[in-house]
Amino acid sequence: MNRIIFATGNKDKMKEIREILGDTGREILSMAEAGLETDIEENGTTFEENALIKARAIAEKTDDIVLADDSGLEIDYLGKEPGIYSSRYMGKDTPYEVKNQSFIDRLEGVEGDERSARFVCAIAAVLPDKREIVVKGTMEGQIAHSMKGENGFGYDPVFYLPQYGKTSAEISPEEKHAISHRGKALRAMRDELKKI
Ligand code: ITT
Repeated sequence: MNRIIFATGNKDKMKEIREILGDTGREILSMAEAGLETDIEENGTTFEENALIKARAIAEKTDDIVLADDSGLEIDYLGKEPGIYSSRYMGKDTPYEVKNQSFIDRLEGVEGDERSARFVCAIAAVLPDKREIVVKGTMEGQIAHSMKGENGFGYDPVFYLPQYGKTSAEISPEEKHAISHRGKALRAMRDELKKI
């Protein structure tokens, strides 16, 4: 059975991917673990394009199944910013407390439904025969009025889920995976991979 190599350098994503895809029966390696690390320029204009760019770059170097995740946060009031620029927003090395606070500040005086936002995740696969598959998942929520929670990563402390009355950093990893953009996309991809 082919191994899965995940074309990501993001350790937090990799942790979630392992938790969600744990039961596929296939070995899952990050590109670093597979010794296939490269610098990939994400110059696409959509999550789907960027996921494919990452998966293709690694698939050139291996005949294993290659998956890639491109994800981010869309804030409606800010014209869907930061979107595909989510990891580069305010500079890649800026702490997430600073990035998250900037959203709270930029939405000052904005209330209720006008604070709507969503996480988006596109997962691309390049198969050993070089066939390509792309799936997408979203999680709807709002920008919180303050940062809360220690779970998750990145923008989770500022992403409020009205149905829980909590941010996605306050719910457990299992609860997050059951409703998250990445959980939905990975389960859709798992269904596709069962067919090969
Ligand atoms: P790779 O390209 O190596 O996979 P990256 O971190 O650069 O890593 P992206 O370009 O897809 O990945 O950027 C996604 C960013 O969106 C990520 O760094 C977080 O800031 C944010 N993000 C995505 N999913 C998230 C989640 O579940 N919780 C919190 N923030 C998330």
